[in-house]
Amino acid sequence: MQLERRRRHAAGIALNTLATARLYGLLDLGYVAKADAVAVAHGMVEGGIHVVQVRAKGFDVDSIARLVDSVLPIFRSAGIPLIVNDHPALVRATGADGVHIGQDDMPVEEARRLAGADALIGLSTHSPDQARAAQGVDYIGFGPLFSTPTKPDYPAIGLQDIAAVHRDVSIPIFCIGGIKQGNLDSVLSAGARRVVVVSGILESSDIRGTIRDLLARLGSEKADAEGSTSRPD
Ligand code: TZP
Ligand code: MG
Repeated sequence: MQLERRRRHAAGIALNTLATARLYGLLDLGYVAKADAVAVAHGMVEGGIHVVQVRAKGFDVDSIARLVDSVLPIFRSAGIPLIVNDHPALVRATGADGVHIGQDDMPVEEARRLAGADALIGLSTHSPDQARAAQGVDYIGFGPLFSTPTKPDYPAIGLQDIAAVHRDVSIPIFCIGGIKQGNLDSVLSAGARRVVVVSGILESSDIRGTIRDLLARLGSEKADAEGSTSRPD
């Protein structure tokens, strides 16, 4: 199955799999000036982010393609899958690893056709019903858990459905929306295993340190398999 396969590129770099990924970050031009994108990408790699998405709301497709071109080699050389928000055709055009779409963007089949059979496809979900209905995608986002200026028009859905959605949905679930160092433990206690953190990383004065702290508290597949986690009590 695609998720379990260790994806490998022509350059021979094995990519992190979604199955083991715990921390998904965004290079979001709502928070990062275009001129700083490469430096931020290096910081995310040095921090150890597992998956990254390029999100550039309001930018034209050509400038998003140039942005992806400029950061893809940085993530690729570290084995970090790069997902493009909203534009499945950019997967083929840039060589990115996948696309993330929302409920209202386009049918999943169309995203798959445009992005290619091998592309990773992620879908935003905002309720347990949407999460359970997700078909043909490689992972879902679930949220926003908390209200967030990154997605201002969406109401917070809270923590109460996280555990049930994890019981019912077998593909990776990345909880999202307002997650920060200060509330991560409440999200994990509610049953989350994987998170997306956007402003909590990009607004930090120490991107590397923030990512490392989040990772330490998220634990790892290996620690879980050994029956221990690195989360503090
Ligand atoms: N989808 C649901 S919430 C969200 C998106 C893109 C924004 C998450 O950003 P932040 O800054 O981590 O709240
Ligand atoms: Mg979208």
